Order: sequence, then C-alpha cells, then structure tokens
Amino acid sequence: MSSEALSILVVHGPNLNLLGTREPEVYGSVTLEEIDDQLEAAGKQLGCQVECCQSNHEGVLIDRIQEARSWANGILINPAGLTHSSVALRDALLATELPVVEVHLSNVFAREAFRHHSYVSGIAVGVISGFGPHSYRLGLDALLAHLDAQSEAVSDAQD
Ligand code: CA2
Repeated sequence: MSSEALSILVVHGPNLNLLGTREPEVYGSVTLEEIDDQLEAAGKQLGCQVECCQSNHEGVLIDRIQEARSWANGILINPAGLTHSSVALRDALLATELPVVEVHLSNVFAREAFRHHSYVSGIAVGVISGFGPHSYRLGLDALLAHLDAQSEAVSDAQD
C-alpha cells in the first residue's frame, strides 16, 4: 500500500510546548512548531496526512487519542512525563487498536532510573529515543514502514 491513503496522529505530551525555550542543553533549541512543520512537510512528500497535537492535560490527550480511532491509521507519540506514570494513557492507546510508535528526544536510558520504565513501550510497535527532533522523523518513517508491511501481509493472505 502507498502511504498516500494514510493518516497519522502525532501526539506531544505535557511541557513539550516549552521546547526551544527552556533546557536547551537537554532538549535542544528546535521549537515544537518547527517539529510539527517538518513532520507535516514530510507527510506531504510521502503522500500521507499528518495531524499534530500537544496538551499539558492528560484527559485532553486521551480524548484526542480516542477520536483518532475513527480517522487515523497510526499514532506517533512522545508521551513526555506521562510515559513514566500514566496507565490511563496506555489504556487509551491500546483501545484505539492502532499501531503506536513511541518517540523521545533524549535517550531516556542514559538518564535517571525513573525514566527507564515506560507504560507505553509494551503496547508500542517500537520505540525511538535519543535523536533529538530527528526521533520524530525516524518514528514517522518506522510507523509508515510498519503500516506498509501490515497491508502487504493482508494482501498476501488474500491471494
Ligand atoms: O526525551 C523526551 O522526549 C522525554 O519524553 C521528554 C520528557 C521527559 O519527562 C521524558 O522522560 C523524556 C519531558 C518533556 C518536557 O519538555 C521540556 C522541554 C523544554 C523545557 C522543559 C521541558
């Protein structure tokens, strides 16, 4: 299947709206708006629709994830601090039955021990961590490759 028919929801968790304005030594100087612009441009090039959202409120993120079930083919998410704390976010992602790719700007395994556990990783197709803003682009490519492989497997089974 070409990526043309595909729609992807990109979700950014709490505090990521501060990107580029605080803690550049950890999270870099690129803003969230720049990341979203790059992902949307990449989506256009690849022929897929990319819709981005950010919230500092867990319930708002869960609403957006639940809604995605009706229109998206996959979810790319940086759950930020909720990675390490939110069973509710994990449940919402699982309930969509959509493939999920988890991304992090920083290498969470090179940081404090409390960042080594993720409630999302166990239900994700895969995790990309430590490549700064590139993590998102790598994650988008990985998600689209996964969706392509999935749809090829379905057509092979139908032959
Ligand atoms: O590395 C990542 O992408 C994280 O998801 C970022 C989270 C952190 O809690 C995770 O362990 C790893 C923090 C997001 C906060 O973003 C800020 C950005 C600029 C300034 C302050 C916070």
